[in-house]
Amino acid sequence: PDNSTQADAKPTPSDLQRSFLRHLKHTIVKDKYSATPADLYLALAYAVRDMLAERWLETQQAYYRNNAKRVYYISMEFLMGRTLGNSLINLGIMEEWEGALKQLGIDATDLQESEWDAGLGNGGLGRLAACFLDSLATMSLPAYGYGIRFEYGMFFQKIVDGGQYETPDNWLRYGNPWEFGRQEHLHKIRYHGRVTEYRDEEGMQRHDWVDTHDVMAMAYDVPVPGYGNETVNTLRLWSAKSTRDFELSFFNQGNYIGAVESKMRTENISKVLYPADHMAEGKELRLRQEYFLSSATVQDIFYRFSKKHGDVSILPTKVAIQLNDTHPTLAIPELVRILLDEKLLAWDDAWKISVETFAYTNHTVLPEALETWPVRILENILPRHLQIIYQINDHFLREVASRFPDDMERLRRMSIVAEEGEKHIRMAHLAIVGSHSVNGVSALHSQILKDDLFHDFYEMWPERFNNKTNGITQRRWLKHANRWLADLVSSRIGHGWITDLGELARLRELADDREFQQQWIEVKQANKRHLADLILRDTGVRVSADSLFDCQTKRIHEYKRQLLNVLHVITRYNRIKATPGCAITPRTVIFSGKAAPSYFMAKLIIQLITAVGAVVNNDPAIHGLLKVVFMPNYNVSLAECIFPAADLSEQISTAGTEASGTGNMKYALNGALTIGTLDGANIEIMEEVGRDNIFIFGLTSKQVTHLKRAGYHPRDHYLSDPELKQALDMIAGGTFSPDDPDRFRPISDNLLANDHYLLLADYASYITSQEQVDRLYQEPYEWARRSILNTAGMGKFSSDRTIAEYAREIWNIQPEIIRPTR
Ligand code: DL6
Repeated sequence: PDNSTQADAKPTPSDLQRSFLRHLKHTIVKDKYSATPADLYLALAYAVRDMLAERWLETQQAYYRNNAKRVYYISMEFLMGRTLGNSLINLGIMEEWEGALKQLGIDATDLQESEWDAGLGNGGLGRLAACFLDSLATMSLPAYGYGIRFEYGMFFQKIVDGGQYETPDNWLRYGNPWEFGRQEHLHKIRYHGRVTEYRDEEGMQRHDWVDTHDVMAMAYDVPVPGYGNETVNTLRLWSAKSTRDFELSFFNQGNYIGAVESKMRTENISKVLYPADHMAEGKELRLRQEYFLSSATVQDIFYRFSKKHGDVSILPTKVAIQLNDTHPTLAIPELVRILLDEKLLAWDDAWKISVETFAYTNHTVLPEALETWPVRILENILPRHLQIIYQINDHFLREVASRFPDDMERLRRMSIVAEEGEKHIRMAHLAIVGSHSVNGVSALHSQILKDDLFHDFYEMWPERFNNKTNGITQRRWLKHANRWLADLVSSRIGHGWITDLGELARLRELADDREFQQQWIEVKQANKRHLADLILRDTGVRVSADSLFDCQTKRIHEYKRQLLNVLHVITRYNRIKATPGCAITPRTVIFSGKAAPSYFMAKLIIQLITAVGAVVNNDPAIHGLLKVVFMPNYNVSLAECIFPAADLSEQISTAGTEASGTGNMKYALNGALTIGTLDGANIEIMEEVGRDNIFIFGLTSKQVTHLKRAGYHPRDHYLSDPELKQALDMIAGGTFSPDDPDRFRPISDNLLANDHYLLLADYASYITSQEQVDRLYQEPYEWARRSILNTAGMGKFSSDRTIAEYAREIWNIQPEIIRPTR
């Protein structure tokens, strides 16, 4: 990158101190005697924000002036984490600020830890959106993120009596210095009402949507700075406000309390993030949220477009809209509605514009996660959109019928309207029909979409289907999260990797260098000691940084198979007990992740993990050779502490179920070796780091399909493998729940009777693979060599690469380089 402009403009320590102290005094109104750490953080945040202002204004002006084609990334989730550290890094002034604050006797790291995570997301999908924003800005691409400003983000997880306990994430309680409320950017969002028909001057039938209940969407803008450039893009988050008209009608009836109640009800729309990933909720409030985001965003895009253009037919040359999963799919009928009912276009013209504008990314193949909405609910809440969806379906099914005559079964399968039982709208079908591009998020996943989930659509429009393997931003996940490793890497290969991750390949030459290996080991040890301190603080368990840190951190879900990991832990425990004094590699098995509050089995899995930990960690016969911990409240900031400290990354989903994974990339980037199945992006990680530098086990996705088709009998594995039998019997028999021996029986019963995710089929090969891990860990330099080769192989997995592919192959947008004005 061209950092020279930034270097030229770098402020002096006294400039920084002045700005910081001015904000402490005039914005926060505190002095050194009364300021709390939170006040100091805010003063610093305001000072850093000032440095973004000019760049932000200039970026937006340049986009307008140059009439750039923009991309709009619409997502129900943006899992941003903390902003301060990231802004300091991207502005290239981390060290300057640390120095300036040190002179004032303030530790900058402590201040950063005062910041509350912005947790507006569940997991992978939301964090991917956040990484994409960083890459878009760093690559100078004219882009906007659009989402909802949930008042309560992802719940806070506590572990009480070994189980998950949820408390609300009131993240805005102390204010948010990174957002700017824009009272003037309001859009009316309509619900309910009825549709009237009329004929226009040309005799065309037209529709009016009237007598609606309205809510206002108000914009809050968040700056998104690029690294090493002058770009500051915008993340615009919508907040629901009641309309004045609506309240007045109540007031006129003398119903004061009714007016206030109605205000509260309408503002509920942006109150809380739904905490279930991989599970379509089907709740009316969720549908209202999805439409709220879709409508406000499409109106906003249209408003921006209309400031420059009168001819709507050129919309796709100026606007690309990416749908992050089906959650914002109502944006498609919303755009069509505006074009038909407000711009009075003919159907064919409106439809063509819409399809050329939208693109859809699928993030999961799990059937329970695929959204469908009952027609009955849509009819009540969005009657005009339902009509439009029916019209889209009508045109679409005619097209299918002409391509595949006399194939009623195909029409039934492909229809946007599912007719079995209560009628439902299939949102994925709507998204595919209404987009010019459909992509999966890893090579395997995109192949599964073509071969299986969306096969009919692939046969119809093969050119629409493509793959965009996910990526992660190295600015947050290496430079920021693992400073020591970042510095070590830069000391050997320079800083180029920060914006060109392919540069890491140069580490391959150093993989055999003993001195470098030694330094690599020391960095890992230091990170492990730091994590060990956190583990002690948060769980009360003392772990040794000399043990192998074996980490599985992600949402708790049966398909991700935390239970398989637990089966290994129990097997290991039994082996140590059976062979006192054995020379087994000491391990600390670290779990972290949230369960959806209504997901019984996931919550029971958390209980089992903590229960196994309680037995293993306190058994003197184990001599500390095995520790099991569950770190509460997994979020971006905790992840930033765990990835750098991991030796082993557990990526063990049943092949064919994990769309991509991005944690797998973050671990490998930080030098962890992966133990994993041939699933999602693991396959591509293996291709990049080399088969010898990763522990692969288990069935392939094809084998999984065949096994299921042929008939799978988990009990056979139980009966033929004594160690597996012993582990399952312990779970079933109350070894880990002596106070309630049947507590974990649902787990073992489920595995023996059904085992939908084939844990027992993969158990033996997983255990063998773990034995290989143990052996390799006994050779620290060989382990370090492979660890270096993992980091070196991560070039492909930068979100910069992913975004470059989206920009070139789907959006057709160009960088807009912002020149410094200072
Ligand atoms: O694409 C981001 C991320 C993938 O890396 C994960 O493999 C996938 O599980 C996740 N999907 C979701 C599903 N949510 N919905 N719908 O979070 O997406």
